Amino acid sequence: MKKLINYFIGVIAITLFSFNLLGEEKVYFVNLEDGQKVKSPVKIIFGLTGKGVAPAGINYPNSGHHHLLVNLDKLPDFTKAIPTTPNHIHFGRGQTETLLNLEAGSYTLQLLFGDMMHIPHKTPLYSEKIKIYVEK
Ligand SMILES: [Cu+2]
Repeated sequence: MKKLINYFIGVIAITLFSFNLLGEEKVYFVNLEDGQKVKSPVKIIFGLTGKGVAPAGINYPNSGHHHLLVNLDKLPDFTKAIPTTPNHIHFGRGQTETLLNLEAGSYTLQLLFGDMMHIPHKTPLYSEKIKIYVEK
C-alpha cells in the first residue's frame, strides 16, 4: 500500500513538473498516426511541447491538461469550458496517456489542451485530427 502511495506521489510530482517548455507549442499523438490499425484496448499517449501539464484547478503558469475528442465533426467553442461527454474526455488529473476500450470500427481522435478551468488557451492548442481503425 505504501509502495502504491509513493508511486502515486511520484506520478503526481512528475506530472506537475513535466514541463517541456522548449520548442513550439504543440500537442500531438506520440504513438498513433493517421490511418493506423489498432486493437482494443487502445493505448493513447499525449505529447506536449511548449507548455506544461498540471491537474485541473491548479493555477500554474503556462499549463493545462489534455482533452481527447472522439468522433467530433468540429472543435468545441474555444471561449467556453470544454464539455464533458463521452466524446470529450478530460484528463484533469494531469494524465499524459490513457487506455481506451473501443468497439471495432473507425474513430477520429483529436487532442485539445485546456487550462485549469477546462477552457482552451488564448492561442488554442490542438492536435491534428487522426483516424484510427480498431480491429476485432
Ligand atoms: Cu478539462
